[in-house]
Amino acid sequence: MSTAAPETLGPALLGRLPATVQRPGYDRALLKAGMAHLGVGAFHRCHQAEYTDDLLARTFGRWGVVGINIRPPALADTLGPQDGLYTRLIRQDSHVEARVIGSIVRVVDSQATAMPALEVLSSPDIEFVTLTVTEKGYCHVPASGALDLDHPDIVHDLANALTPRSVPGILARALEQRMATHGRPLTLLSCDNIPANGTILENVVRTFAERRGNGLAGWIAANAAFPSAMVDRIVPASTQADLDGVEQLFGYRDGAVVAGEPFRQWVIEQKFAGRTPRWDLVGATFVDDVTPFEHLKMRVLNGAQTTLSYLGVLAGLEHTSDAMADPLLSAFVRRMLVEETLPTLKPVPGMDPSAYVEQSLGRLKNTAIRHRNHQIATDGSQKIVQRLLNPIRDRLGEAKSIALLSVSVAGWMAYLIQASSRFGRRWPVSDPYAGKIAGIAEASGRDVPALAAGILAIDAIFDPALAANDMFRKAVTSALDGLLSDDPMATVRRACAQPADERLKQPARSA
Ligand code: CS2
Repeated sequence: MSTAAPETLGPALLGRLPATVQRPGYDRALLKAGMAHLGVGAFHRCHQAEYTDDLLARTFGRWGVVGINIRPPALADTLGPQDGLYTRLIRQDSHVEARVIGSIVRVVDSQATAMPALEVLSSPDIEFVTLTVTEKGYCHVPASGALDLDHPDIVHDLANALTPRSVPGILARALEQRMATHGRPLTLLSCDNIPANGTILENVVRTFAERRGNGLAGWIAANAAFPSAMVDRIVPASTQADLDGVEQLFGYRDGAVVAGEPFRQWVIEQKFAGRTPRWDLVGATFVDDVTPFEHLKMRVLNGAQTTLSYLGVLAGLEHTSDAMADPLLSAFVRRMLVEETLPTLKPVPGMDPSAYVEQSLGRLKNTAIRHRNHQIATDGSQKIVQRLLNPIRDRLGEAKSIALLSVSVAGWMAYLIQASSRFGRRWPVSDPYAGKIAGIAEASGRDVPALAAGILAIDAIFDPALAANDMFRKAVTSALDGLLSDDPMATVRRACAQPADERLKQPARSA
């Protein structure tokens, strides 16, 4: 019996998909590209591209997406051969729902040089750009939000503005080309989890523009907009099992499958430079101020993920859902959020923060979402400011306990320290500050106060006032001591067992 190889997803297969797979609700052949997206990873495919697909099905318009990657992976290996089509799975425990998304009309690889990206971004047809380039893509100093002038790509781009490598350098150059040719406005919408993401993007691009000294900064101020946004959906990196699953369940091959949870949210600051895709018609919310939403999401959902990732790895657990299934870790993270994080949140229009905590914890239990703790632990130096340190600073400002949040910060330190050779390279890590922290571990050895002091002195992460706070230093140092011991979970157990009112007395004691 001969078994033909399954067909690969592409336009020719759209009309013949199994009935259980939803397909684009519009004629894709008529779709024109009106916006670009920088950083086509799993998150974009499962979030903004899905909203756009919804929008095109509701009100067909000019908003096809050109997907651009300036870093690996090469889109020519995944979405390219499929004409931008891919299967988006939504998974909740044993339930799976499949849909082919059609909003990405073209993909462009620009890893070797920025020229292909610049050609798209400077085109008069492109009126809107969205970005998911990860926290470190902005090349900013996490503690201050300013452009990192020591970053090698920034050093390069400031000297070679016409051949940029970094996201800020590429965007500044594209805007310069727009100014010099057609002069049409552009909205640039950051969809990464950094605080005030639009403001940070604007700052880093403006720093470049000002150095050009050719009127670019003024042109950008008048013709570009950088709204901030809060984006949310848990979408782990796709695995071979996701690809194989589509083949087994639906009978076709798809090299760009993406799998996420049912929940999704997108809150966008309404500050646009020209025509705007009406994502508000399909579930997104346009608001005047994103700040309360972004604080809620980054401190609660992301704060919980980060905490579970570090403590989860230290406990030998693989995924977020494994950490949530651990009674100690789930109790710890709930107490941390309820007792320490929640009181730092400002009222959020239309949302109840306590209910949001419970909903977030529920989402993290989803066993079908195989979100690896090591994936979330990646680039922690770029994440802990907004997820942990900002709430800590707010708590300290009100002389409130930070005992539980400090265990999470110490978890991040312990994770990087144990990846150093001095501590047996327990796992491979990826973080721009991994080398620096390994150096501190080499120099300090098992001297935990020296280790903690060395890391707290990294002022790109810890602003000096916070690093000097006695209560914070003591809490982090003591938690780090425990987490580096043979029984790291004893520290978590102790922190959890201490009654809240005793923790609340802590500031008074150390004052
Ligand atoms: C995660 C986020 O890897 C990470 O840092 O915390 O990607 C998270 O899953 C999303 O922000 C959820 O919206």
